[in-house]
Amino acid sequence: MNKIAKFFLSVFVVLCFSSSVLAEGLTIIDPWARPVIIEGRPGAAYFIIRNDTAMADKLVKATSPYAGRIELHVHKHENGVMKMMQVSSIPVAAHAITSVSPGGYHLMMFDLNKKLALGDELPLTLTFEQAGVMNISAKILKKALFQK
Ligand SMILES: [Cu+2]
Repeated sequence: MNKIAKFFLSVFVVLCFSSSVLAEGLTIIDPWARPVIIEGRPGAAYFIIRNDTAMADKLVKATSPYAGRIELHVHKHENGVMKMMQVSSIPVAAHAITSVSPGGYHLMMFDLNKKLALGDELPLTLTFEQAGVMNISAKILKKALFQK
């Protein structure tokens, strides 16, 4: 390979690498949350994370103007008992999806300052380690539209 071809190849490699560093191509699909009618009850929000990039990513933080605090949780079976645990992040592998859905990962919202009625929208700000901050809006539903 001559020097010029090598130069263009290295530029091409750098460009490809930097576009995956930017981690564009993370998509949040069908965000929804359960209704919360009784004051003081925590809420739960769900969605699917699709990662079309070549880099693993993870959700590290979630906030909402409607919630005092949002924790990342997972449900786990332990000795036949369903337990809920707080986790520091929700991972999504490269070119993969992670389902944040009932019985698994979920966002648990505490100190809600607003009732969440059917048809309402819940604004959420998600922070990913690679993709950065994403603003989404979760529909208040009894259950996911995409569930069978
Ligand atoms: Cu929980």
